[in-house]
Amino acid sequence: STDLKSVLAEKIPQQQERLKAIKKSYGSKQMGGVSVDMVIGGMRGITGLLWETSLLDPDEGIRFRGYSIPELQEKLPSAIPDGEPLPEGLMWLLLTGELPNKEQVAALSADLRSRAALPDHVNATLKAMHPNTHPMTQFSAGVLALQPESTFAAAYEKGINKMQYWDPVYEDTMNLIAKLPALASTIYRNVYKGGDLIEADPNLDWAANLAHQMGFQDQETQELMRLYQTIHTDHEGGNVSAHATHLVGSALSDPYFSFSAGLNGLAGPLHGLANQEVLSWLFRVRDELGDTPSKDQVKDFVWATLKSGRVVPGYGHAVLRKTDPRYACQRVFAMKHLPDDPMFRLVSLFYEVVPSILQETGKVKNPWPNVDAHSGVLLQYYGIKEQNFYTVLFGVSRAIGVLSQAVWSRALGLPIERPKSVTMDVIEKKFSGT
Ligand code: AMX
Repeated sequence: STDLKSVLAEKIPQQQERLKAIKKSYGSKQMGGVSVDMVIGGMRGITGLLWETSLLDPDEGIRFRGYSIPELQEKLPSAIPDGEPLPEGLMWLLLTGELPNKEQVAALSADLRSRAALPDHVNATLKAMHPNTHPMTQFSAGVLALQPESTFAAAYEKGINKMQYWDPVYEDTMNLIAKLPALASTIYRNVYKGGDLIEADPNLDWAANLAHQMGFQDQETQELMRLYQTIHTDHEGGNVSAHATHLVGSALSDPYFSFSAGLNGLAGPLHGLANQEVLSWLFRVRDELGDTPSKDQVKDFVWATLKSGRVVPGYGHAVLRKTDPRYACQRVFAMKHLPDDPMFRLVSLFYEVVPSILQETGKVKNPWPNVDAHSGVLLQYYGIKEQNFYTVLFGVSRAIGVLSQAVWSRALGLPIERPKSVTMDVIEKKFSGT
C-alpha cells in the first residue's frame, strides 16, 4: 500500500504484543546500575527510555531503524538520479520500520502537501512579536499557535479510548510536519525579507518546498536541504530536544505542546543552537585572522576560547566518541559541491587542529566534531546567510524523528515519565556510614 497510516496501523498490534512479552519475560531484569555520579551528572549513562526510531552507537554514530546514513543515502528514494534522500522516505522508515519505495514516498509527499497550508492567524501571531525576537522563539510560539488544531486534544476532550490514542497523534504529527516548511519560511521571510511570503510549489517535495518558500530556487540548494532535513531528524531518545518532547508528551500533552517543548530545548547553545554559534565563531576567526590562517594561529585561537571559559562549539558529544557521521556526510557533500570555498577550508582546518587540543585538556570525553560543526558553512555557501535562523532548520527536521516516536509512544501505551530525585542529604546519609 502507498497509504502510510494503513501500513503503520498493521504494525501496531504486533509491536504491542512484542512489548507485552518483553515486560512479561524480562520486566524484572536489571539493565545497569546507577551511581551517584550518574545522579548528579545529568543522568549520563543511565538507560532509562524506550525509543524505537533510532539508536546511537558511541563509535559508529546514529542508525535510523538499523540503517546508517551512508546506507540511507544509497537506499532511500531521491528526487533526482543519484541525489540526496528525500526526508519523507526517512519519515516512512521511522514510522513503519520499513524502507519505502518511490511510490510510497511520492504518496507521503502528496499527503503532506495537502496538509501544508498555514492558517492566517499564525502569521498574525508571529507579526505581533517584538521584531528582535529570536527565530527559535518565534518557531516555538508558531507551533503553539497551531495547537488549537490538535485532533488529539479534541479527541481526548470527547473521551477517546486509550487504545486509539495513536490515531489522532498520527494526524497531529502529519499536520504539524506538513506545516513546518510554511511556518519556518514565514519566519524567515518576515525577519529577513520584509514579510514578502512565497507560496508553496505543488510540484516540489517537502524539503525542496522549504528552500523554495524561503526564496531559494536552485536545485543544488534544494538537494542540500533534502540532505540537511534527513540527517537532523533523530538521534535516539535522550538528547534534550527528543527527551523534552517525549517527557511532555508522556503527560498526554498533544504533539503541538510536546514538540514546542522540544524546540525550547533545541534552542540551547549546548544543543541545537551550537550550529549558529559555530558560524559566529568562524566569522570571528576570519575577521581576526583572514581567510587563510596558519595552523598555529588557529591553535592559539582555540586555546584562547578555552581559556576564556567557553566551549568550542561544534565539538564534543554526550554519547558519541568518534567523528559524527552527520558531520562526515556534510563534509562529503562539501567536497563534491564546494571544495574550494574558503569557509569550508577553514572548517577543514579546524578539523585538523581542534581534536588534539581538546584531548590535551584531559577532560573532554569526545574531542571530535558533531553535526553542528559543518552545517552552517554549507548553508552560507548557498546564500542562507542568517545564522540566527539555522536552529529553526534543525528543528524542522527534528520534528520528523521526535513526532514519529510520539506516535509509537502512544501506540505502545508508554506511561507518564516520573524518575525519582534525591537531595544531597539523602546521598550523604546513605553513603557516609553514619
Ligand atoms: N569545548 C570545551 N570544553 C568542552 C567541550 C568543547 N567542545 N566539550 C566538552 N567540554 C568540557 C565540558 O564542558 C566539561 O567541562 P567541565 O568538567 O569543566 O564542566 C568536560 O569537557 C567534560 O564534558 P563531556 O563529558 O566531554 O561532555 P558533556 O557530555 O558534558 O557535554 C556537550 C556534551 C555537547 C554539551 C559538550 O561537548 C559541548 O558543550 N560541546 C560544545 C557545544 C556543542 O557543540 N553542542 C552541540 C552538540 C550536538 C547537538 O546537540 N546538536
